[in-house]
Amino acid sequence: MNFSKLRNKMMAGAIALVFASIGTQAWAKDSSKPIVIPTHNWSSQVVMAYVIGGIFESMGNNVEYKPADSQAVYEAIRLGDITISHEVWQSTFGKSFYNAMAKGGVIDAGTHAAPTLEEMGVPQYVIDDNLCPGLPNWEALKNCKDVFSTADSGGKGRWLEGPQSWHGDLMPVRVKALGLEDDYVVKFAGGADAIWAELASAKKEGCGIITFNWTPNFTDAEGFVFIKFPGYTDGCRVVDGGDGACGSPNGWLKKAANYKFPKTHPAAYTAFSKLSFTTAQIGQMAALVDVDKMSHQDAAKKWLADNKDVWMPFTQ
Ligand code: TMO
Repeated sequence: MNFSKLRNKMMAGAIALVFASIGTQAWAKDSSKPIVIPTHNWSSQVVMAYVIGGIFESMGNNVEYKPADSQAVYEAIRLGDITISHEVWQSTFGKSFYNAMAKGGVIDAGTHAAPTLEEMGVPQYVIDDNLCPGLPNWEALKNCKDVFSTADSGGKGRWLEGPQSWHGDLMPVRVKALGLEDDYVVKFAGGADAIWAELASAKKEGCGIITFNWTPNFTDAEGFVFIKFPGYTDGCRVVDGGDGACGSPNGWLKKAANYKFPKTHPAAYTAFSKLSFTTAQIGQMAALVDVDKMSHQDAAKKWLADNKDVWMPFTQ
């Protein structure tokens, strides 16, 4: 073979390679490896895990569900042990999410339509019946510790916080920073169900109660009033260098993914990045379990069957 023939052959090979790679780019199929979706310990998150898993399966993908700690999950995503997180709540998980992102390996896959708030509050009747005049302004708490005291609160008012895995010591630190520590004590609920049980029994007896809660949630429908604390600013929390005398942010709800997900599962990733749920939709997912007492899997099946017009466009 003379030199110019060889060169022509090499050129043809190079051109073929270019076309081949354009071909794989345009027609890349999702890997058959399972997309690993985490489940945590509040209802909308678990239902949404199965909703998103159902959407991926409808596209021909394989999925796997893995129970995970809701803080450690971002490191697990970074390392590729878990593929996505579909409810990254700003107040509770923003810091862990951005810490993992800064180390490399986690990407921001967009934001849900629903705004969020994760805050201490009271059921609507506490306001309507004026059990603590001046609420929802936090300063009203100074005059009604007795209204919120319980058998286990040592004569102080009780703040029923969620499980410690969500927030760490944010609320005990806040009680102190606001100068409320002589009048209030923070107790951690064993799980979300303990919060709902305490809210139900307080309502039955018409008693005052302060609990951690969030929106979107099933409680949006009945009415839950979040206490108005001094406004959140970046850096106001003790873990961020502030004095801790601030409330939670009016926050976002994001989606996160391992950085390889767009390459290994381009179609599923595109659907996941388009996916966005509203306050009402997320509240419905929680209500199917916490009000209607369905299993998480059955709730997801029902939600998918009832809302094809919502989720199908994400896959197209
Ligand atoms: C993370 N959560 C919604 C329970 O605040």
